[in-house]
Order: sequence, then C-alpha cells, then structure tokens
Amino acid sequence: MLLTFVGTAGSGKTTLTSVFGEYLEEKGYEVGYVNLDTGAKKLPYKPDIDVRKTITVEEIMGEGYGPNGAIVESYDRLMPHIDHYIAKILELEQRRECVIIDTPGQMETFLFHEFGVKLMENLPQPLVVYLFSPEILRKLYDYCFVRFFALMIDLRLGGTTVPAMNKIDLADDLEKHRQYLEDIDYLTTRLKLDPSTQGLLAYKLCTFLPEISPPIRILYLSAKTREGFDDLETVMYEHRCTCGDLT
Ligand SMILES: Nc1nc2c(ncn2[C@@H]2O[C@H](COP(=O)(O)OP(=O)(O)OP(=O)(O)O)[C@@H](O)[C@H]2O)c(=O)[nH]1
Ligand SMILES: [Mg+2]
Repeated sequence: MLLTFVGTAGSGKTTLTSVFGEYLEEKGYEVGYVNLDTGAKKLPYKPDIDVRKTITVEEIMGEGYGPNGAIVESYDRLMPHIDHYIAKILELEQRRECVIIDTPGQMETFLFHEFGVKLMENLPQPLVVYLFSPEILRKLYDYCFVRFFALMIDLRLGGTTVPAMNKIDLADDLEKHRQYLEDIDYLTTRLKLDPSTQGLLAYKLCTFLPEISPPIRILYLSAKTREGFDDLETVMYEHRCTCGDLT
C-alpha cells in the first residue's frame, strides 16, 4: 500500500508522514518512509529511501543557482536515477504493509516535473492525499477550487486523490467548512446568489462536479492532535480493498 502526501509548501506533508507513520506503527503496521524532497533540511522521520542521497538543493545552490533554479535543476539531475528510485520504492512496498511518500515542498515540482509524474505513473495504485489548510478557504469559490484541484491532481498523476484539510486544530468553524466541501448542492445554491464573474464560474463548475467527481470521502486531519487519523486509516484500508471506491 502506497500513501503519498501532496500539498503546497507548509501544508504539513512532512509532519504527517512522520506522525501518521508513527500512528500506524503503534497500531502494528510495518511502515516504510520515502523522502522525495531534495530541499528538505531535517526530517522528523528516518527515511528508508531518500532522494537527497543523489542530490540536494543546497549542493546545487553552492554552484551559484538561485533557490527556484536549484529546485528544478535537482529534479533534472534526479531523472537519470528515476528507474532506480521506482525499483527501490516497489521493493520497499513488498517488505512493508504501508509505504508513506513525502513529496517536494513546492507542489508544482511534483506535479509539473517529469520526475514526479513518471514516478507516480510507475507505482501501483498509489493513494494520493492532497493537503490544504483551512486558511485557504476564505470565499465560497475556494471550496469549489479545492474540490477541482483534487480532480486536477487525479488527471495529472493518475491514481486516486483524496482531499484532506490538515491543521484542523487551527480551523474556526469546521462544521461550516464541512458543509461547503461536502454538500455540493448547498454550495451550488449559495454560489448562484453571487453575481460576480468568479461566482458565476464557480457556480458553473460546481453544477457538473457531481457528474465528473468520483465518490470520495474528504478528510479532516490534524498532525498536532491526530484527529482524523482513524478516517485516513479507513480510507487506506478501503483503497486497498477496492482500489478506487472511497465513499
Ligand atoms: N497547528 C498545526 N500545525 C501543523 C500541522 N501539521 C503541520 N504543522 C506545522 O506546519 C509547518 C509546516 O509543516 P511541514 O510538515 O514542514 O509541511 P510541509 O508541507 O512538509 O512543508 P515543506 O516541505 O517545507 O513545503 C510546521 O511548522 C508544522 O509544525 C497541524 O496539523 N496543525
Ligand atoms: Mg516537507
């Protein structure tokens, strides 16, 4: 079973890899850890596989690159080693019940660089958890954005993507967030009242969301309090059994 955390910088990928891994280990699972972030300085878990063995952003910056150029260059330099990393992950997956993959800090590196896309293409039925923070949900359109973004990740990486709000310990009104994220009819009705261009676009998108979105469960997690970890474990279990149907 492969579990991949994807999300914007600071969304909690590394912390969750460590803390959810610990949770699974306490429950008796054998867990493997993979770090795909060439820019990570210090990790709170001990990776079994670590791309920093090949190259780090820091080394490349030492050659005079700026931070963004160094990130892209690091994945360019990983490309000749991609088959080696795919083989190592597949081999680790044979030995462990669950392998957790921590992805690059900058999500676009994973979604847009061939390294991330090719790696995911070659892994069997990885479950992708798309992490977002409650702070990004400021307007009604943002709920629509999050639901579509998860679908865009599906489209780009293949596999199954589950949207997960992380840092719910920081969320003010979790019930409101839940309602807008899960009750698409309710969200669509509210968006219909918004006369702005964004409101109209979000309304149109939301009207066909039920048609194009597979039935998915949305997760609400906190790496700090471990809330929602049991739900993530259930989703993992169901994914392994059914490979796709996450209702
Ligand atoms: N309150 C709270 N803070 C969290 C939670 N999860 C992560 N954090 C904090 O958010 C910050 C970023 O967490 P990381 O795990 O490094 O996030 P990341 O997505 O790996 O970040 P990059 O790899 O640097 O892009 C850290 O200060 C964490 O302690 C959470 O559930 N609740
Ligand atoms: Mg990280």
